[in-house]
Amino acid sequence: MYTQGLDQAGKSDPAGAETKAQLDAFQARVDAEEKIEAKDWMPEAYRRTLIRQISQHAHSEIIGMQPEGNWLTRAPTLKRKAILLAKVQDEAGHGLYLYGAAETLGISRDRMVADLLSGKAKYSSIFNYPTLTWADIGAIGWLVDGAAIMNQIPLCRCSYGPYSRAMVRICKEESFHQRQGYEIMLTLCRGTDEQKAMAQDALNRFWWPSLMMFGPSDAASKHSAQSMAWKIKRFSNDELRQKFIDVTVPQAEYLGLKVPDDKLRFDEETGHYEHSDIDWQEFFDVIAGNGPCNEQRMAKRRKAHDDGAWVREAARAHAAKRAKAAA
Ligand code: FAQ
Repeated sequence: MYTQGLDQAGKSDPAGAETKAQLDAFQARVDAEEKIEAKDWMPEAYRRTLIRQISQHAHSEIIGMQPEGNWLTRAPTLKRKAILLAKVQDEAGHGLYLYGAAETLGISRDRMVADLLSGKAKYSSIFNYPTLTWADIGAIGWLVDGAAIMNQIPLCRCSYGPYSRAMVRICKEESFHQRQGYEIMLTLCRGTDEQKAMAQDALNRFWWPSLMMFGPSDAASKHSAQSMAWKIKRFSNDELRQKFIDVTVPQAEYLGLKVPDDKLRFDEETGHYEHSDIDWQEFFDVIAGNGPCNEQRMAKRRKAHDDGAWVREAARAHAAKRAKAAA
C-alpha cells in the first residue's frame, strides 16, 4: 500500500539536464500565477523543496497530536474532552492530506515515514515542549494554531496545486482550533486567581516557542529566497512572525495576560510591535533533537508505528485480494 514504487517516479529531469528554456518557461508560469500540477514539468529543486516542506508539515501534524493527546483523558469536562478529541483527529486528517499532496511529487508515504522515524526528516520545533497543565491546551489552540494559521493562509496560494488545495480545508479547521483554544484561555482568565495564574504560566512557556514556529530569522533562512521566487512561500519568516505578534498581543491584553517580553511595545510610526530578540540557540537546539521532549515524542511515534504493523499488513493483504479479484 501507500503507493510503493513512487520514489523512483521522477517527475522532472535530473538537475544537470534541465535547460534554461525549461527553467524560464516554468518561472514564467509561476510568475503568471498558474498552478503547477503533479504531471507538469518542474525543476528538480522545486520538487525537492516541496517534498521537504510538505513532508515536514505532515510530520508536524502527526507528532503534534501527542502534546494534546496527553490531555484527552484529563480534560475537565465531557464537552471539553469531545472537542479535544475532534481536534486531535483533525490533526491526523491534516497529516494524511499532506502526505497525499507530497505523494503527488513522486515520493512514497513509506519513504516519508521512514525518514521521520530515522530522525532524517524534521517536524515543527513547537511539539517538543511539554503540556504540563490544562491551560497549555488553551495556549496551544490560541498560540500554536494561531501561528499555524498565520503561516498557512498564504500557503493556500502556493504555486503547487495539490498543496494549495490541501491547505484550504486545513486552514478552515485550524481556525476552529484557534477559537477553541482562545475560549479555554478566556474561561480560565475569567475564573479563579489560580486558574488565571495557570493561563499566565501557559502563555509564559508557549510564547517564545510559538514565535519560533515561523522558522529562523530571514537572514538565517536558507530556503526563503528561492521558495518565495517560486511562490511556494508568499511572505518571509520574519514578516509572518511580525503579523502574528501584531494580532496576538491585543488578544493577550483582552485576556488580561502579560506577554513575557519586557521590551514589547507598540511603535505608532511603524504600526507594529517591537519585541526582544529570540533565543535562536534554543531554536537550533530543539531542531537538532535536544528539546525537552524530542526523545519522548520520537519514542512514542516509533512505538505507534510498530504497534500498527498488523494494520498495514492486513491492508496490504486486503488490497492484494481485491486486485486479484479485479484481475
Ligand atoms: N521547526 O530556510 P528555512 C501545526 C527548518 S503545523 C523545525 O526558513 P523554510 C498544526 C526548515 O525545515 C506546524 N524545523 O526553511 C498543528 C529548514 O530545514 P532543512 C508546521 C524548522 O522551509 C497545531 C531549516 O530549518 N507547519 O502547527 C522550523 O523555507 C496544533 C531552515 O529554515 C509547517 O510546516 C521549525 N519551527 O521555512 C498541529 C508549515 N523552522 O533545510 C497540532 C509549512 C524552520 O535543514 C497541534 N512550512 N525549520 O531541512 C513552512 O511554512 C516552512 O517550511 C517554515 C520554514 C516556515 C516552517
